[in-house]
Amino acid sequence: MQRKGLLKSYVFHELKERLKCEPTYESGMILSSMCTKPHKFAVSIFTKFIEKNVGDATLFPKVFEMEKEVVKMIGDLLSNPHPSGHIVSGGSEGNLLALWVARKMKKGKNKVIIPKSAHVSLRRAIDILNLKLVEVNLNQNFQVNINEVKRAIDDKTLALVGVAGSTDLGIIDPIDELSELASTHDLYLHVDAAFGGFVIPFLKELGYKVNDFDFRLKGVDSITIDPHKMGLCPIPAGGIIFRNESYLNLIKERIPYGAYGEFEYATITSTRSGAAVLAVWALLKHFGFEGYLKIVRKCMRVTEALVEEINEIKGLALMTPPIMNIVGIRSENIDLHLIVNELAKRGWFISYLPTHIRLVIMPHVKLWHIKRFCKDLKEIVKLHKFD
Ligand code: 0PR
Repeated sequence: MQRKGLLKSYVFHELKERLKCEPTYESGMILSSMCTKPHKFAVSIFTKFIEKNVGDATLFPKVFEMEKEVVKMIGDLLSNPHPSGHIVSGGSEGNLLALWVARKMKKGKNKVIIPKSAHVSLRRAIDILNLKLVEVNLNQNFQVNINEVKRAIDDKTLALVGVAGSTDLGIIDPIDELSELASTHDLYLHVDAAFGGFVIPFLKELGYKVNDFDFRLKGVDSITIDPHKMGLCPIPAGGIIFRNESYLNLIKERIPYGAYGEFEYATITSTRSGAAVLAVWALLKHFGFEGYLKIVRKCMRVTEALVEEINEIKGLALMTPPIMNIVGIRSENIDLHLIVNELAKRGWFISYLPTHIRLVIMPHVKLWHIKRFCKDLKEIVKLHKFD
């Protein structure tokens, strides 16, 4: 750190200069991210209440209370009349909390069975908690292979994990079957719907055929669902919802030095952004179910337009028809790495995975962006005689 401070205008100028090469969601060129430009209203609430710390219920009891209302609203979306949970730093923390609770519930057991499609944060949570990872292959629909799950269950198994909206392809595992297995074998079942949580309930309403994934299924114990992904809230806003309060009680800690006595917390971090909680509260109220329904409808229209275009490009194919607004593109005779590089030269940001390229059609991606993208993609395929 330099000894003397600099003028704000100088610092700000340097900041702007340094960051100007980075893309914005607004440009429509980011197709690689599960985050998006947060909604203006949520941002205004976030900045207005920036100093709030929901981690201290003695100082900010109203924010604490409003977090409970947020949990109730999200619980409602997930068919849970008695939810408990928190707004946390992200899906990774949500997944960690869920497995921590699971470990406390099923003492003496250590095996956690997850699909190969699970987000990396689950493997990390298993490592942090010193549990034993069992990864299960996928079936031809890229869902967890239930027969393999069955074979992997033994008397050391403590939890199953299902994904509802996989990171790579937006696939929903057969959570109903996992739920049955969890109930039969007395296992904890966690569902990672960090992305899909703010999509699937609306897809259902729009008439898409999607699997059940929520607390309607009796075996489901907890669900990760992130407002800072398809919930359009500012980062950091992950969400973890448990079936009822008894789960959180297992990881609650009493802090004796609050402003006028004790308070409790059950998250990894003790200081937490109250602004994030209030932004989620405000946006859920402002949008309501119908607001999110509109967003998901638009994202699906753009996704379907993209699918049509991809189907027309010789040499490229879909990994699978998209379940939600995540599209995987593969090719047998074209080096996708080259395509990604060419697209990058034209300013597009897309994800390159070992088997396919991934496009996430977030709300900042409009139809005209996709038209432009596909025009570039076609040109690249043609130009390089991939055709
Ligand atoms: N669970 C699932 C299914 C996820 O896809 C992710 C994040 C998480 C949990 C973890 O959530 P947090 O990142 O909030 O802790 N998946 C995104 C991805 O891998 C993370 C991301 C987001 C990466 C935006 C890049 C980016 O620009 O795509």
